[in-house]
Amino acid sequence: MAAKKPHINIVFIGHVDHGKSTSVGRLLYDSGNVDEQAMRKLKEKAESLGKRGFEFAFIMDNLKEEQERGVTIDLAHKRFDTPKYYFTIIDAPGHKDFIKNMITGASQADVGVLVVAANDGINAQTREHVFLSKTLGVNQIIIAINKMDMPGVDFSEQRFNKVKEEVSTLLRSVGYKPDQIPFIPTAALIGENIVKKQTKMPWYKGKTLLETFDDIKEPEKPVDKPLRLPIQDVYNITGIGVVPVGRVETGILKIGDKVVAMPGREGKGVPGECKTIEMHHEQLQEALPGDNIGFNVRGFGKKDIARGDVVSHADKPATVVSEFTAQIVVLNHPSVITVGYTPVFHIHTAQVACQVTKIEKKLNPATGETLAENPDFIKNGDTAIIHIKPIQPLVIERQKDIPQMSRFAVRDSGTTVAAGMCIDLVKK
Ligand SMILES: Nc1nc2c(ncn2[C@@H]2O[C@H](COP(=O)(O)OP(=O)(O)OP(=O)(O)O)[C@@H](O)[C@H]2O)c(=O)[nH]1
Ligand SMILES: [Mg+2]
Repeated sequence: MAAKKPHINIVFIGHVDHGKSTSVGRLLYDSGNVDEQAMRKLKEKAESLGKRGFEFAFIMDNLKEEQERGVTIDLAHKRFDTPKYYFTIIDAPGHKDFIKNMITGASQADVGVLVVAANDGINAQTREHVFLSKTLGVNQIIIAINKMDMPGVDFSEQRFNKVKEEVSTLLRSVGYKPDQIPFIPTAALIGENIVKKQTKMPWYKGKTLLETFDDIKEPEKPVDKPLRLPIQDVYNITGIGVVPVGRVETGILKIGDKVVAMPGREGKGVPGECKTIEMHHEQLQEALPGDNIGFNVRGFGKKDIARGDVVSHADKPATVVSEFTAQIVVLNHPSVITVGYTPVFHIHTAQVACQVTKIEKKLNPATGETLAENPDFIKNGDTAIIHIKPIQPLVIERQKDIPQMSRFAVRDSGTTVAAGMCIDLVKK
């Protein structure tokens, strides 16, 4: 049997309509993963819905509402193989109403492909997605400057360079290193530089999107850390029973393991024993960090567990907190943040309202030096240490213990207000 290829999760992100789903669809079609007949059917469907040109997007956008509206709403996952890697491609929505799904997708990913339409350049969700990706631990990123065929762009190198320059500044501002990042001019709709080399941009000598996938560095797998598997969804499957799904963040889950889901419905943990594990319809004996799995646990009832609970080993249960201390960066708040503020925190797969109970100090983000003790408020651009009280039981871990489980985004009335990480906590 061939040696097992490393598994990498890759998320497509970027502003609404910039061509994420079309790029994924092209990638799958041009690499022979979608047959002709299926493609013809999708084309007919797109035409009958008055959505001509969306046929490649429909490969990923399966929901009726997605196809009728021509927007991605929920995450779609697809397996994709290269000789070197085994990928799960995650197509995220760009529309601002569905950012919470994008956050889930980014929190599952090792690598991001940022799609920016050449005719439109950087937009609100280009910025927000770049910021969230960095915050949520997407450490490698590839840039596709798409729609190079649009009138006004006309495959121009000059336009490509201008957008590249703007995107580089944005990447730098959140801590990515643009000089180490591939920028690819693409036209996904007609298939330029996705799998097939460009035919209309002779000035471009670089790689196709697919070729850059082989330059991805295999992410380190935190197998030595305790098992942390945040539940993303819980299904009830006839003949099998309750099947939670989620991505292993750290540690290893093996069949037969004694596990506990924290906090669980009652807040005290739900114990069980792992019976089956599967990924992309294949049975596994064990799941490693990065694996997106469905699994079955004797002891888990449908009502006992929910999205946001974290499966861990019974002897090293995930930490449920009554309070925690965080370092945050304020990104986009309409006024100021003060004690008492209670927005929604997105932490792994959990979405929990949390209250700011204390603003301990304001920091210089570059040096870490204290700028002010106990300030009355913090505002956009500030870095601060704050104390937070979740309104309901929540699993979070300290950055220095399990960084994968320490990061969060703060959302309020449709925007990402801040992001940060847990640096200390009080166990419940
Ligand atoms: N001309 C041109 N149109 C494109 C290209 N890529 C995508 N489009 C069109 O742009 C529209 C949006 O494409 P999608 O792939 O659905 O965009 P998306 O980024 O997935 O959108 P959301 O998921 O809703 O955020 C469709 O009409 C596509 O046909 C391209 O390279 N060139
Ligand atoms: Mg889409």
